[in-house]
Amino acid sequence: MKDETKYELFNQARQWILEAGEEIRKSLDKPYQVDTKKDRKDLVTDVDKQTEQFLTRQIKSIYPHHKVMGEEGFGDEVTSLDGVVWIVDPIDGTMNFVNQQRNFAISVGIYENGAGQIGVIYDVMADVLYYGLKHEGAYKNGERIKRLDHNRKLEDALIGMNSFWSVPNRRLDETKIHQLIRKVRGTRSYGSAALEFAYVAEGIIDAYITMRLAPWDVAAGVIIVEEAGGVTTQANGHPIDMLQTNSIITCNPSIHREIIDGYIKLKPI
Ligand code: 2AM
Ligand code: CA
Ligand code: CA
Ligand code: CA
Repeated sequence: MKDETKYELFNQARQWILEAGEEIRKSLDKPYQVDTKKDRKDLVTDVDKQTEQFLTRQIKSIYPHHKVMGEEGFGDEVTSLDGVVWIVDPIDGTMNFVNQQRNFAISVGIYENGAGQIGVIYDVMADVLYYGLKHEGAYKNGERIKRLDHNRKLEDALIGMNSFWSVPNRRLDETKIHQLIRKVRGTRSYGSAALEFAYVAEGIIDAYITMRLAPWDVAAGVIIVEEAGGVTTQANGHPIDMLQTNSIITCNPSIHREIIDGYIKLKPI
């Protein structure tokens, strides 16, 4: 992607995301509808839908030939990453939005022919904008994020993971995970995949591990983490596929192999 195109798209994306964030903050004062999707813990609100509709409409009005892949289905049926694809999560951390009215983000990744070019994650209530532009680094509120220290030790690390790891589950050998929990300095659970990616980029956590995320949960994050000097793969170390759900480990490269080889053991399906 040409530099001018990248800057133009980024400036557009940033403006729309900030506007959408303003609308979301206003919506907190009014009643909104909460529905469930796959199960009782899988929430969606009118605000998720309205935000995705707003972003899709803006994108299509200026870039009718670009494709949009959005969680709530207002974009296109995207089956290939050819051309320019915007991958949109209107609210990442809907449960936090509903229960906490904070700790949620808008996440937008822009890909060209499968290559991540621009990632933007907006922590709406904190008014903090993280972004990464391919080959140009990662930024937080306009300030360059320092590249990750590649001498991090696992025993000094903070690891983002959710509570499913502490109960028996069908995908993972949990005894290995318990060893990891004992080994590291601490674990954290923020409830927004996008924000956990941003925190890995920022270096305030050293890894985030999760078993099942959709493209819109990770599209922006992988770009920002990479531009900060981090790495993102599936839990088995293989590259992720932006058209599928993936298991995810995003982290400081100095502990990537050690976590995968030493502590993540998938059960045979
Ligand atoms: P969401 O809020 O956009 O649905 C919560 O641990 C994190 O996992 C959030 O980033 C959430 O995104 C994501 N997630 C992915 N699939 C989910 C599901 N089926 N139910 C709840 N959260 C899910
Ligand atoms: Ca959701
Ligand atoms: Ca999400
Ligand atoms: Ca969402």
